[in-house]
Amino acid sequence: MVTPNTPSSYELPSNFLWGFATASFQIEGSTDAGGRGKSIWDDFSKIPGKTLDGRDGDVATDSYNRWQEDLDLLVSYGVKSYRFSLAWSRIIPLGGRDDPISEEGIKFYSDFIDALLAKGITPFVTLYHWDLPQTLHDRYLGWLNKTEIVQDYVRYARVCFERFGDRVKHWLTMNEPWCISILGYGRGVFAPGRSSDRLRSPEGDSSTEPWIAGHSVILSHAYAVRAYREEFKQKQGGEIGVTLNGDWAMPYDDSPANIEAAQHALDVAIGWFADPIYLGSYPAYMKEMLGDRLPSFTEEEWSVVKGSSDFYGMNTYTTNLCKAGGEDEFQGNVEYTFTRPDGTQLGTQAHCAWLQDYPEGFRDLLNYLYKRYRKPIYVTENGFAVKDEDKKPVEEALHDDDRVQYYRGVTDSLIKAVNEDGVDVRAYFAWSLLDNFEWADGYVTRFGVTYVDYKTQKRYAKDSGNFIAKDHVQQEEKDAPPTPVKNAKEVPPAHGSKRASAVHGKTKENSKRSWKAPLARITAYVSTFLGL
Ligand code: PNW
Repeated sequence: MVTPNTPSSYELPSNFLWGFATASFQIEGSTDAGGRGKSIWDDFSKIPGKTLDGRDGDVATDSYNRWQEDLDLLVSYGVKSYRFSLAWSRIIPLGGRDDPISEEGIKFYSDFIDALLAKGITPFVTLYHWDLPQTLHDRYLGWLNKTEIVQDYVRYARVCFERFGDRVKHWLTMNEPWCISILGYGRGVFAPGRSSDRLRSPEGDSSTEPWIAGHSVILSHAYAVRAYREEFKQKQGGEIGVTLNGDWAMPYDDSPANIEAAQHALDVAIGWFADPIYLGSYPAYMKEMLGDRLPSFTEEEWSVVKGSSDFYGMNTYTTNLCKAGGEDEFQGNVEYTFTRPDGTQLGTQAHCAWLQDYPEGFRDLLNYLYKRYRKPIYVTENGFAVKDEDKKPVEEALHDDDRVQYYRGVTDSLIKAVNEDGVDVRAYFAWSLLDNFEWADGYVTRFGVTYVDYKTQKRYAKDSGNFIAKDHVQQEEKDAPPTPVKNAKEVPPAHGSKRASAVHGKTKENSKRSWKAPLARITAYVSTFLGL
């Protein structure tokens, strides 16, 4: 590890992009407006028991109607980029390659893209963030039918490149193939909800379907990338890649079995998709674990899959301590825990059981991915849901100290990974711009840096939104007072600006001196002092 010898080495590249991320079904609502066809989440979220609070996506954050307000919010935070997704069934309501295009759907996104660009915000567009057109599921079971879905997806992608590619230069084909496959076709907790568990689903086979779905997702991604590169890239000059989820896997202790288990966890969570796409082969462990249940690619398919991503799109949230054992193939037959051998917890617990705050793992993951796949990394999602935030009155929820702490930790880790470890990281998108429809959790789990009051649809900046804006996004803006963002509703008076400045720890002097994260700053100064 290289120790920097000047504080200035802690800077990020001048074209580094800070931004926020969302996804269509989680924010848009208006599920039957503008000729939109149904997605698999429309009806699924209405089935009793599928979401924690029994609520669906019909309204969400009403962003289909309030997109201008959301845009103003982005402007207020000062971000230069925004990651959002397109709803396939707004663009092609029935989804298929011979089905009509909805000009109303195209116009909705086209206007939004124009408005972003007019404000100097670079769009990062996800083509697929889990809202498969319902018709494609009804016609041929969606991702389970490779021949059909690849053709339909590629046609959809082509329509998007044709209509938006003159203005969109950063494309993400798929959001989190592991979640699409495992949560939708294995555990059955996400739409379409298929599983071997007959209490959960009347249909499905968790031992085969997730691996088949994953195979179709990889191929659909790869053929869409080929179409982009062959037909659009030269003229439009953009880039395209995939976004994978994956949390850092840390051995529970230093026993060889647990060290191996941590690698197995990474092989299944990440390597299943990343190895074929970046390296052109499956991890040996995937083949060993699944045998002939792992669908194979033909020579011609491998040639399309290998090298089919211009960058590594990284979504990550936590770190798991890994112990050998267990029978959960979806975790690589590895047990996950947050409890260390000495009984202590790895980090602060989030509202969802699967998330604890451990920023060191974020840095380790960046290093692992860069070393293994050698691609520039865009952090396309990262965030935290404060425990019981939903139960708090709004004025209390805005002081989301655990989320501020989380973002402080990961952004310090990011800066160190770039400066001390030489990892090529080019963007960071916090999840999420807004509290929104958190899939099977409904609306009780809040990931936003902006609070949404679902009764009024009013938005309020949380301390975390201000933290990212002031400490990172607007790093060059000197002497900016730590007030809430302009567009968000006034913070209810209670402990408003007093707490905000306490969280930021800003004084006129240090906001001028440097935008750098405090820990990085201290380390850099100490290094300089010691002449390292
Ligand atoms: C991601 N897990 O999903 C998605 O891309 C977002 O749409 C979502 O809102 C966000 O993370 C927060 O959950 C995940 O169970 C869903 O480990 C579940 C898991 C991970 C990511």
